[in-house]
Amino acid sequence: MKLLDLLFERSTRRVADTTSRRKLLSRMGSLMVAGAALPLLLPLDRTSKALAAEPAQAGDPGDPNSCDYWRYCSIDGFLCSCCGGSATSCPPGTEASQVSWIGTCRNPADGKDYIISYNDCCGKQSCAQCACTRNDSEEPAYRPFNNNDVNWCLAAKSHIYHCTVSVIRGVAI
Ligand code: ABN
Repeated sequence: MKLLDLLFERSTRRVADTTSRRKLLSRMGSLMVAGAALPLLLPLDRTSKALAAEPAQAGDPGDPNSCDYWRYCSIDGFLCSCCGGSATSCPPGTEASQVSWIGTCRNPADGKDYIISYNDCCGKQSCAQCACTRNDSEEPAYRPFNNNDVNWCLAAKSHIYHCTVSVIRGVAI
């Protein structure tokens, strides 16, 4: 037992001799600074914020707050970009419907046709801002599969419709 005590004492003294409190504090400080900087380096998805703040770009011309914006060629609803969200993200407190209307819109910047899904954002009372009804290739309500005057929130957790986002799903060929 005495031998064990002696060994412990020696190793403890060796550690105490070779480390200083100042060094320990400086190491802990470095770790805290590195820990605070870590979230800045992680690959977080900030696209919604970027889209909300971005002006028109060369490859994506037009104003997302206007019904004339090219992606809205087949929209029927309130623009989420006018309701606290963006052209592609639902406003806080609402949830995108999984079922949606699909349209094909031509981007004037590159002349290509893009498949766009018009998902409704659900869970808050109607936003009632920037009402757009463009309805390219829509057909009357008696052809329900070709009509977009539909509350897609009926397929979501909350059936309350707030606004509509327009998400590019791919290039139409
Ligand atoms: N898809 C937009 C919408 C919601 C409710 C009623 C009609 C259209």
